[in-house]
Amino acid sequence: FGDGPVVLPVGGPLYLQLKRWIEDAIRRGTINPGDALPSERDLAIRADVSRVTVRKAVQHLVQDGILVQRHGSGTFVAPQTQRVEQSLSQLTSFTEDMARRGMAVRAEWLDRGLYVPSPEETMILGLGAGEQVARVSRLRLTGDMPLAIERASLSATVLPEPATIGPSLYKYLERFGSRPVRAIQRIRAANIGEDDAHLLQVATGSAGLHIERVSYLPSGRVIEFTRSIYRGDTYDFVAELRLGD
Ligand code: 16G
Repeated sequence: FGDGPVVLPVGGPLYLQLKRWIEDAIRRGTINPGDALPSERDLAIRADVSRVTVRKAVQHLVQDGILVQRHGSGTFVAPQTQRVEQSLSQLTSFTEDMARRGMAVRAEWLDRGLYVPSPEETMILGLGAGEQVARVSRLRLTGDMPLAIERASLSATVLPEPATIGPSLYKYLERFGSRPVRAIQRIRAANIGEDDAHLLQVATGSAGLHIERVSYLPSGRVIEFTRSIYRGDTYDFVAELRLGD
């Protein structure tokens, strides 16, 4: 939190501005789960708002489960919200995966268009000479919380109008009988770069998981090549391991 003045984001009632400022500070890691919130008086002075406004913002954050109040000792950032677990042994789509846990998903489109493919895309997707590539890039969120950025490339033959895919890529592919049945996924640790960190609302350099997925049709043809960056503080990938032969 530091000690400097609190510069509130503009728009909406003051208590909501302060609420948003506190949520951002938690997301950016300026204040961490378990840390004590500065006193009501201190926040009121620094944000140049009344103590009633601070109390209202705090009350709402407590209701949302973002802050917890302990009698006699003050207000704290709630322990880390439940992490999302994704199984590594099943080929699921993001939408289905989140729906299974009852979490609402949303996407913000970063790009949907046809391009001249990069050599990497041509090689991985096995594109023919002159064939274009469809790129669909999304910020994937649950509620207001960004979880991942996914940048998918597919042959323009399967996705001639990328703007029409709707909320789920796999649902779209299913409609045309080209949903993948197998995928190879590579996961590696990455520090999230400035632009992606901004989109994911984390501090630049935060821990992330860089994931590449190449998925296949029953015929063995590659259908999708996706590069994603998942927030390291919200995602767990879990696999069941069996004794090998
Ligand atoms: C998953 C896949 C991604 C795929 C997407 C389809 C990972 C790391 N990535 O997020 O490759 O494109 O699902 O989801 O698991 P959709 O059907 O909701 O668009």
